[in-house]
Amino acid sequence: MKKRALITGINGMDGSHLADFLLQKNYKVFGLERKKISLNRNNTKHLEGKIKFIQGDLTDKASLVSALQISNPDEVYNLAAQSFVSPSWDFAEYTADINALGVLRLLEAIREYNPKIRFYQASTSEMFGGNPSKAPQNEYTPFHPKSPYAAAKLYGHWISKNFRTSYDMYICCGIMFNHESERRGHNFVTRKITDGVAKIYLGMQDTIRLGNLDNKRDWGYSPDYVKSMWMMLQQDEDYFFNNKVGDFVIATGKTHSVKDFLTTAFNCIDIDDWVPYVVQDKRYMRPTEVHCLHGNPEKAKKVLGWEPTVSFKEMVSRMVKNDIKLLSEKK
Ligand code: NAP
Ligand code: G4F
Repeated sequence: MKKRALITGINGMDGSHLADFLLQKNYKVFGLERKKISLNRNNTKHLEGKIKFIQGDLTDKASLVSALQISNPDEVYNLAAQSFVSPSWDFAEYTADINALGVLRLLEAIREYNPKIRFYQASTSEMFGGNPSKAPQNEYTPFHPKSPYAAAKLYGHWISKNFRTSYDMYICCGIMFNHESERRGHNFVTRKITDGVAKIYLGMQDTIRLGNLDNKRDWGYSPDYVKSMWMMLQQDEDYFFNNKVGDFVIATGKTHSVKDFLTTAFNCIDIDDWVPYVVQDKRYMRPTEVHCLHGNPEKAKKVLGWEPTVSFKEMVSRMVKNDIKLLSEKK
């Protein structure tokens, strides 16, 4: 019998890559999307007819119960979130409603519907807050959230752990470091740069306006990362409960600055000096900054056998090429 998976946040970057991956594994896939006047299925157009879309919202428990009834899943992957850190200061309550209470609503719905469902929670390296004396970060590094986004995610993380221990539920949290792909939203710095580089290459734009260029992130490739989500939920049940292997740092172990990203992206269009093309703009600075994230994925390697396969340079190159192709087609 085919395994059944429900993915929240299906139209996002990770949701769409995870659906691709699970279809290859012969799953029946259900994707939760928000009801909107105009749906944004840019990342999932190719999945229409292959997966079943269900309308629902993490702020509405009844819709989550209904999604579970329709999909009757073996596995739930909770990827839905207000995932952009910057607006979380202006929309702190909204962010908490989705990223913190939304997780609780979904967990309650699962516990009531079928507590045997295996659950994945999308936790984040932002929860660490990037203290340089605590790097590289692993599963034992203390949390120090520096944004309303990270604080809300930390609640989602802890309530997931709490349900695991309180109700013996199979729940895993992936403490994921930044990961990107050709499907990344345009607000995030990587896509903003690759889209800008492509526009400069095609003569459609002169400069890219950015915030803090010295910040460093441990950047990996989203299709590699969604594979680890699935691996977390495939552990032997006795092993899982006896060894308390619920939380995994997923990272490359290598860190790069925004400047490194710029250099690599501009090199793709044979420009060595990006300085004339970049303008620093205060609007993109944050009230508090996570200056450096650097992960240690040893546990995931040892327990799951997970390894990243796509290098930083290769990922940047794929993103730039894809943006040149998309924009050329539009032109
Ligand atoms: P993304 O592209 O922003 O996707 C998030 C999805 O969540 C969007 O499709 C959005 O739907 C949906 N969503 C937002 N609010 C919702 C609500 N109230 N109810 C139902 N759906 C809602 O994010 P991503 O990069 O794929 O990340 C996936 C998850 O991993 C997120 O939880 C993120 O916080 C976490 N994470 C990401 C990274 C990373 O580097 N990418 C690292 C660590 C953790 P709309 O399309 O309707 O807006
Ligand atoms: O691309 P970003 O917006 O990603 P950020 O804030 O690290 O968050 C992403 O990764 C988290 C995991 O660590 C996820 F939980 C979260 O959902 C999201 O996927 O910014 C990366 C860095 C930051 O230090 C930011 O200050 O780039 C810096 N930056 C500099 N100029 C900019 C810009 N970020 C954005 N978005 N836009 C700029 O113009």
